[in-house]
Amino acid sequence: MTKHSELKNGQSSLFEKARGGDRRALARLISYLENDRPETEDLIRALASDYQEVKVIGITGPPGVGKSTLVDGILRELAGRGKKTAVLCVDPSSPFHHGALLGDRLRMNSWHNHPDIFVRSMATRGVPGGLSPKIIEITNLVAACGFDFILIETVGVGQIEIDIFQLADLTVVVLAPESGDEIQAMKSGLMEIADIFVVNKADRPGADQFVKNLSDIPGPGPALTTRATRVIKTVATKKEGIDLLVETLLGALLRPELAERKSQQLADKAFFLIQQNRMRNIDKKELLENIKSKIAQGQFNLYQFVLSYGS
Ligand SMILES: Nc1nc2c(ncn2[C@@H]2O[C@H](COP(=O)(O)OP(=O)(O)OP(=O)(O)O)[C@@H](O)[C@H]2O)c(=O)[nH]1
Ligand SMILES: [Mg+2]
Repeated sequence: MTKHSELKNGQSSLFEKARGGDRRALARLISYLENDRPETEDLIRALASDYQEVKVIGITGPPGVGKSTLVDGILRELAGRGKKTAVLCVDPSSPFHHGALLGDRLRMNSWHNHPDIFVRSMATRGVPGGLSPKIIEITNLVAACGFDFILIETVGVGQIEIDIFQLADLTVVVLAPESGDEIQAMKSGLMEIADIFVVNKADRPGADQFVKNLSDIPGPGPALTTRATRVIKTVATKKEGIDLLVETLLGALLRPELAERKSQQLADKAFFLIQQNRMRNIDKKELLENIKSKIAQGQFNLYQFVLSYGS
């Protein structure tokens, strides 16, 4: 049976396998989504979209602050509590990726055969740290496959039309003492989206002062944490502070205030998906060719041209 018919006949067999815990089947379905294969549309539409019990945690922050090392520690904690966790992260083989390439690979390999853990690098559109344009669908698919948590690691915010805070129940912004240039961080939009700050690399100088400065910044919307746990100090390489971070995350995820964000997040997702649908058949190369031929015909009006694509 070809891959095509396998998917067609059974969003079926492959999806059932993925749901039953077959990680290779899940990985393959994610690839189909990333490659925008038309057969995946039925699968996605058939998915129930509200897996309220699956919690999505965004882990974001500047390059190299230790996000992956931290994710590794969180995975260990959650696995120790018998929880099933999937990690979606930016492809470490991307030429734009600044971090410890080998380190990422090693960490991922160490979880490769763990029954409760699934780690998947996502292709991006070549945007540094960007999320996959299919991130909404991929997250939904993974949520349908029996995980308790989905961790999404991204670099910064603002790279594609959908941002991590619109996808995640909770957003953790990871910084390091040397990213103490708050003004720069504020400009990057990271400050507004943080439910919880992590000051990682707290073994480096300046960590305490940085924690203090961050504690004074108000969070988005209703407070989900106490003042004492809004900023958490960690040394991810030594697994220090991870237990408090996980406790805090689990506590914050239970807060009723989180439900209030859901409608806005769904509206943001709907906007993004509608936009993608409308642009579906519009190809930039084709636009250029069409414009060239119109110009060759002697008359070109940009606004008339655009009208021919519908409004
Ligand atoms: N001193 C110190 N080094 C750390 C700590 N946590 C991570 N590192 C190191 O920082 C480097 C980058 O760690 P990563 O976990 O790959 O950082 P990242 O934020 O995922 O990087 P990108 O994905 O490239 O943005 C690695 O060499 C880690 O070993 C820490 O708490 N203290
Ligand atoms: Mg990383």
